[in-house]
Amino acid sequence: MQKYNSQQLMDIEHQYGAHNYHPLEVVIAKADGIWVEDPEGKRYIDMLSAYSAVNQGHRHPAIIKALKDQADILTLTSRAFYNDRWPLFAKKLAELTGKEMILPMNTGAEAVETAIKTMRKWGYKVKKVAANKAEIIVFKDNFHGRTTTIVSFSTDPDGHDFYGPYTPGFKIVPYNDLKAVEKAVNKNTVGIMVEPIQGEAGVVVPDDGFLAGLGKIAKKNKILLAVDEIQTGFCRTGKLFAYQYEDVNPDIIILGKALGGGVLPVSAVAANQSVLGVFKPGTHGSTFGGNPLACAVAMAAIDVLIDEKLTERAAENGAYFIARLRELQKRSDKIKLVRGKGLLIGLVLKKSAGRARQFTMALKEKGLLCKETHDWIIRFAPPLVITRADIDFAMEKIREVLI
Ligand code: IF1
Repeated sequence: MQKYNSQQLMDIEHQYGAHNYHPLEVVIAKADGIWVEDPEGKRYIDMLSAYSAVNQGHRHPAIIKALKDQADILTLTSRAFYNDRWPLFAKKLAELTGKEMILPMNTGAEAVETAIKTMRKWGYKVKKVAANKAEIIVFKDNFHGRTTTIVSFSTDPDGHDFYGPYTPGFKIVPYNDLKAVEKAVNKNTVGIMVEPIQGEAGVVVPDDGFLAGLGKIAKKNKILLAVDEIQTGFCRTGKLFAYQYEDVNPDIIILGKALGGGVLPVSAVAANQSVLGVFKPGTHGSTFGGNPLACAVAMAAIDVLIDEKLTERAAENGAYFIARLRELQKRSDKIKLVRGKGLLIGLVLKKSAGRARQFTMALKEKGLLCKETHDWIIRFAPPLVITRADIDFAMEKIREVLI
């Protein structure tokens, strides 16, 4: 096969690929753990982890072994037949989440759609809401995916505009505002869907008690609480799931990204029988959801989280990273604040510092791949297998760029 250099590959992509992204100018051709490499052999630390889909590190040996072993046996059956992996994956994920049932899908957006359908159907069948009147409360600056229904309640013009007509049935209230939620509740409210930390909004951490407060409102008003843990789940924030920082037991947990171990799209909704039981044969599904290859990979991905104590490591190394960044903040006139939990970290720049993109480009030159969100926030979310020594190494580069 002909070898292409980075510039050639970017040129070909610009010619033939739709321009729905504006990537940092780096081509990744290889990866291992926290490291990625371009076609010229230059190495970088991955500080994005494919938006938290690579929590276990790139090509974790146990996950790749599960992928290869399963590929040699059975890959796809559809759900028209049983297969010998999905039952075991369902049991494992149910035990991990503490929920009775799992519904498997592929991408995060599909799991969010599944949660929306679950809440609506539960509303009609259990809560007895009048036909087509169900309402779901969601939050300003949310990010839950890109389907037409999900973008209907996006408040980001880029994600939302020109895709109408929009799906009705969503009430948008300010994040971190329990009073606004209480006011938005009415007899037709079937669900509240929330990110425990808003990722795309710029790693926005709500006040302590916000999720617990949502749980109380939900319980009092017979509403389902759905937490979108697609980005915050699977140890990223220093807990297995970010909602566990609070005294709350959500009715629905929406999972994706790292469930696929950085290998395949695997998503799921976890809930009890009283909720997920609303689905009867034929009422929802997916050709690929629950496929044996994905299930084998996801089981290995879960084992790695536990075996390698990624919850504890994200908590400890995240606290260390945040502390180091805050130290830097004291000595830099460019940093406004550093926020986040575990290894989901947002560094907010002062308006006077310039645009975040110029810093992510400078960091790239120094061997760190970070992604800006909005014009003024740099996100740091490395694979959770990162060590303190790696963070020290990264901090030197970050200091050179931000001091
Ligand atoms: C893109 C953001 C991150 C998510 C939450 C559902 C989904 C996502 C909380 C949908 C996906 C992604 C998708 C990616 C960019 C990215 C992202 F910046 F847009 F917000 F991670 F921060 N719920 N997040 O974060 O999952 O269907 O993509 O599997 O769309 O460009 P998906």
